[in-house]
Amino acid sequence: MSALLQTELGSLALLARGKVRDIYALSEQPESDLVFVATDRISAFDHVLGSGIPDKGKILTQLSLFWFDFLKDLAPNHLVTAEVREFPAGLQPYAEQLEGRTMIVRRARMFPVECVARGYLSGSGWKDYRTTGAVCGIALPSGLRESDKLPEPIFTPAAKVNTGGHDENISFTRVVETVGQETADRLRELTLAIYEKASEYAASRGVILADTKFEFGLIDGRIALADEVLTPDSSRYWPADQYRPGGPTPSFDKQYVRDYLESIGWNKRAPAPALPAEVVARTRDKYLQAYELLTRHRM
Ligand code: Q0Q
Repeated sequence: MSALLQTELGSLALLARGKVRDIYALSEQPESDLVFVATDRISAFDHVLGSGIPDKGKILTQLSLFWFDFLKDLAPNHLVTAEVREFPAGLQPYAEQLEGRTMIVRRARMFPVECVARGYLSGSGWKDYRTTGAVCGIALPSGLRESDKLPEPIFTPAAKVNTGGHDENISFTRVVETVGQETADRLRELTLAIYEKASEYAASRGVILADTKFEFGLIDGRIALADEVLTPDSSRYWPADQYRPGGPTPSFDKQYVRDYLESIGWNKRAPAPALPAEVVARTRDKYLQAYELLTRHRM
């Protein structure tokens, strides 16, 4: 089983390459749709690892598609199609490379804000709380432990620092200064409403959605969900039956990878190591398990 680590779409112009996803412009027209491809690359501790996870991009794309449909009454989104046979003729020579892991999406005017909803205290939220008692300027009750459930979900936006590093948590005031009051209010409202609906559903499937990050953009003057949504790459998913607050909670999908990297004493500096076949296989199974648990479909 091989992993797709690098996409190659001939003459299409690469618009953006993230740690895991590549975006191409369908044509030189300034408003043309985009080709949004999820590779099998996996990142951990902010580094793209030396091994891919076969089918990871397909599994996470299918999960995004599930959530776009689940949320369609709450928020419009940028999806045009994920059916390769509906892709323009110019993409058909790449059908095998693209199958199952690619969305044609509307080009949006992206807001430069990472819209994060947190229902639990983890990651940078825990770090900020530990040093200031607040996250993004939102004061929280004292005495909370890592992984504790918050009294209510909070909107904790972040600004992109650069493509490589961590995003920087920012206050709601900063968001208002960036996109204006009305849009900032709407981004917060949408982010929390989507998180509430998704986390309630995930809980019914025995999965805690601890936090998640959305990206929104303007399409035809309307705020639309863009990027990927509610995947294990953009969210923290925890198995509810293993939830024990008071310390870091094992991630549903990346724990084997993290444990392995810790076990070899990797210094968390490039180049990131490759993964043993056993860790790759078990990680692939975890992605499949998350997909099947949440969607009730088999891949
Ligand atoms: C767009 N990104 C994110 C990204 C690197 C994703 C540009 N519909 C859109 C989208 C989307 N999605 C974007 N731009 C215009 N219209 C999203 C940050 C970056 C790889 C994948 N960058």
